[in-house]
Amino acid sequence: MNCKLAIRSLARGLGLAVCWQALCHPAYGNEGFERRTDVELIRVNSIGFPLVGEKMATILGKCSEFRVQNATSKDTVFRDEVRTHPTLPNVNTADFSDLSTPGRYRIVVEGMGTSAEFEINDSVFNRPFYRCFHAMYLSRCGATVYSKQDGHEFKHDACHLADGLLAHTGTSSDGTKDGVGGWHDAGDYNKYVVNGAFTAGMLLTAWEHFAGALEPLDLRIPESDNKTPDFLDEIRWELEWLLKMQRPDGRIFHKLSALRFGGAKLPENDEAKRYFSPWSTAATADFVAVLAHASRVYRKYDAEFSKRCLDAAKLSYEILKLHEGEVTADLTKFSTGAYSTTDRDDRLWATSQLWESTGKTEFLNELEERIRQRYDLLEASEPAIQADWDWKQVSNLGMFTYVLSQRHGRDTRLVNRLTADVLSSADTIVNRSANHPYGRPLGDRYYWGCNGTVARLAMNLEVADRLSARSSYRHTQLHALSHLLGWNDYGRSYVTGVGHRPPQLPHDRRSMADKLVPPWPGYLIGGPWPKSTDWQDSEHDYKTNEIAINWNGAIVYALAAFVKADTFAADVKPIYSSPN
Ligand code: 9MR
Ligand code: 9MR
Ligand code: ZN
Repeated sequence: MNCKLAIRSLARGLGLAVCWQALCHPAYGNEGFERRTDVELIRVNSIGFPLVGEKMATILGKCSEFRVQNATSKDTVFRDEVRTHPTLPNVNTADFSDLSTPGRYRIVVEGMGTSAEFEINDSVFNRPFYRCFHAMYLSRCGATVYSKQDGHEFKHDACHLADGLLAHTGTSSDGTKDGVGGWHDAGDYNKYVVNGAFTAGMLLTAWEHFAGALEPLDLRIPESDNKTPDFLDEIRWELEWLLKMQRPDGRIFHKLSALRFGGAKLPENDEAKRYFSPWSTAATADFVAVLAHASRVYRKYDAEFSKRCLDAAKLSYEILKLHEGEVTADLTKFSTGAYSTTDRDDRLWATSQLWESTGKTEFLNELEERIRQRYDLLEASEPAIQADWDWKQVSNLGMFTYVLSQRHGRDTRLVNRLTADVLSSADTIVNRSANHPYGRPLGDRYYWGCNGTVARLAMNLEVADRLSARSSYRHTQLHALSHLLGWNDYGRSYVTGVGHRPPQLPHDRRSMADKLVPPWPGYLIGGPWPKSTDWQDSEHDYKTNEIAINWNGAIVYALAAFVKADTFAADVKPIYSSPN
């Protein structure tokens, strides 16, 4: 048995032990917790905290006091009483926000033990940002990828060079068409426009919000030596593929995929035939949105590419106008991801980007009409700005662009109404986090991919902060990251290769098929559901332990908010060494 198999069977054994333990030791209080070996009792963000800001940990069990200890000297640098949760028995908060001296620390609770190590330092998120961003590069399809991190070489050969066949597009076309490139969607190697465009859209938004910090970074990708910032080169990898998903008439194929999910092979060994699917208006609108968005972001670096993006967006927009009603893709030939979604929000997003990039009144009128329509259609229970959103609900991306726009001509009443709604969505998020034992900005909602949403809410908070700055918005952005990096029901990091006891067995075909023990680094796993304690670090559990670009794009956004460019090169140097 090779080493990786040994580790895997050990992990499987532990999984069994965990179930056994959970059966033997059920609840620890009414709504308390189970004593399980896969969890830590002192739960804290295992990466750390910037100097200024809220810093909290959660301690399970009976205790009254905690200390923070310097991890090397073991000196106690901070001490306080815990705050016992008003309703959850044995759940205590340790608040050490006042500790703002840079250093590496642990939390100590007498009779209970110590927490994972963490750091207090303004640049703590540089390395996690690098790894999560680099994971986007490692998701490239159609190219060799290579990254040496912590002494391990994560690599595969150029894959899926035959993409793809036209036999299942629902037209009489046959033969093949170039569909090489883009990012693999997730633990599977297929490529879906809805999710790919959504991910690129979040990353372009990250660029617009944090370009000052992102522009100078050397992110060690093959294009690092050209004049375009690396962050944009990586997004362009996906955009170039999206451009290939456009039919000459502007319709956008919904996906390019095998007919069924394949086994755990490296991508270059995956020889299943891959097909373009029929088109859909949702995919077409998402395409318009992201290519129109790209046209303004790349203008400064590559005017020719910028024009290509805008022309492509306009062509597809014309087709959308010809099809006001929803056209869905017939995917019955495929059993891979469907990403089926209604297109109303996608059209709103598309129009917002066309307007912001061109300033044309016709787009502004249409956009405002769509926003008003959204208000008309809303039920009282669903706010105009969503405080829980993913690839299926993309209107926020359009709303945020509209409300932050510097362009003239907007309807002031509509802007004011939306501003109020952005702030109230952010306040909802702040309150959910404040009332949650692990600061979770999504409160108690758990579903497939919810970790991605936890990260994505950083965008709602960022936009709110730009409209009306409040320190609680920034604190809650940090809580989102803290939650994903260890301040959660497991006391473990949900990002491979990052932080304390991260996932070792993600549902990721590369990690399953290569010969390395550690999984491919920098990937946020989907997260527990239906309950907060329903995560399993098992490669078979694609419902909670898969990886996906829309979750990674979200955490890249959340981390980008805290990138410190001045120390970046020095911070990441010890963890990477690439040949380029
Ligand atoms: O590997 C697939 C994963 O990427 C998807 O998210 C998931 C749900 O659609 O499906 C996985 O594939 C499984 C398939 O649906 C059923 N047979 C087992 C496959 C996992 O090995
Ligand atoms: O992220 C998707 C999630 O919202 C859906 O509930 C789930 C089931 O349809 O599918 C998820 O997306 C998967 C996609 O269909 C196939 N590739 C893997 C994606 C992540 O699991
Ligand atoms: Zn591939």
